[in-house]
Amino acid sequence: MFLDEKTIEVVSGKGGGGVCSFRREKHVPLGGPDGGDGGKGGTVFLRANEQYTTLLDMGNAYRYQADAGATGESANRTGHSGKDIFVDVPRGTIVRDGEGRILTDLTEAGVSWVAAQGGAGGMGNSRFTSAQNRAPRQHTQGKPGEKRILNLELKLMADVGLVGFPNAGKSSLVRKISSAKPKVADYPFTTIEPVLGIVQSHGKSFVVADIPGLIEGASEGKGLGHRFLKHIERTRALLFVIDGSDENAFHSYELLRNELEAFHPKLLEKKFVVALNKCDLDISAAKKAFKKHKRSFIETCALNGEGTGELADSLCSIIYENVKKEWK
Ligand SMILES: Nc1nc2c(ncn2[C@@H]2O[C@H](COP(=O)(O)OP(=O)(O)OP(=O)(O)O)[C@@H](O)[C@H]2O)c(=O)[nH]1
Ligand SMILES: [Mg+2]
Repeated sequence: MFLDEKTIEVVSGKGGGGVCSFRREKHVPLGGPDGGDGGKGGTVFLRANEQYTTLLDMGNAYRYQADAGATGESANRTGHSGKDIFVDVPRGTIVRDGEGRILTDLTEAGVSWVAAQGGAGGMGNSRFTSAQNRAPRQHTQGKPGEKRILNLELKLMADVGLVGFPNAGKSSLVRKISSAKPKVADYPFTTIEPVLGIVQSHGKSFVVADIPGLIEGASEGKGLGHRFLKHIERTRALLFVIDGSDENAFHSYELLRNELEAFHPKLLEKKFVVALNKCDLDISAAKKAFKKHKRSFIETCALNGEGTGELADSLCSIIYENVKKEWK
């Protein structure tokens, strides 16, 4: 199953109480106040972990609770702090509160975010000593911890998103160029959930996402693909997979671009490659139309592998030359 949403509860630790205590020593009849502060409660952090690829990697836990801080002690000893906990989430996790407001977006590996702040420890009575009051009995309680329900959502962190109409051969191409083995069949909507695959080219690697076929009106919610359009918002580049044996191939390509634009105009600003697939069949009409519109393309055949090496190289170079340098 492709899990991309999950709800968790985070609870930070309460601060330990400050104490009231007076120094007792032989030969010192009136020892001063020496009540220590309470320890700080543990904080719950969410941390982006590059090793995680889906929210499933987090396991089944729902509640993440940090320990309370310990009560202060005499001799001005501060209580122990509650241990902080780090909840690892996949890179790219978006965190929302119960009302759907975005709280943070954990895009960078290793970055942590305070999900529930541990309560501050209370003050011991020695803190209240003043010229007027040399023997204060006053001390304060620790502050309570926080409790929050968080909705996590992971947008695929694929480098390349495949877009195409059903049956264009997207999954077949993914099988050829990557390690993934999505199902292929000669009926539309074979792919119903996105599948990620790792492509290796000249010692570099990148991730492609095979997404369900789009249809006209997808941006308004028609078909299956619309549910997954949001996943390609974050990809670094797009691969348009066009069935070259379709004589209206260029029109299909324009329809796809219109759907993307209607969903989010920024999608069209991404770098892209066009694969005219099924080049084992007659694709001359499609080639002519693409040439006429000065649109470059790569001819591929997902069945015999023709052109798929060139396709992988071309995707790799746009990812690495144009995009990955932004991350440095
Ligand atoms: N002749 C030929 N057939 C192909 C080629 N690539 C894919 N096919 C066939 O086209 C059909 C659809 O292939 P898929 O890879 O499932 O297509 P898809 O775009 O993933 O389809 P959806 O998941 O339904 O959107 C299958 O019968 C494939 O065998 C190709 O290069 N040449
Ligand atoms: Mg498919």
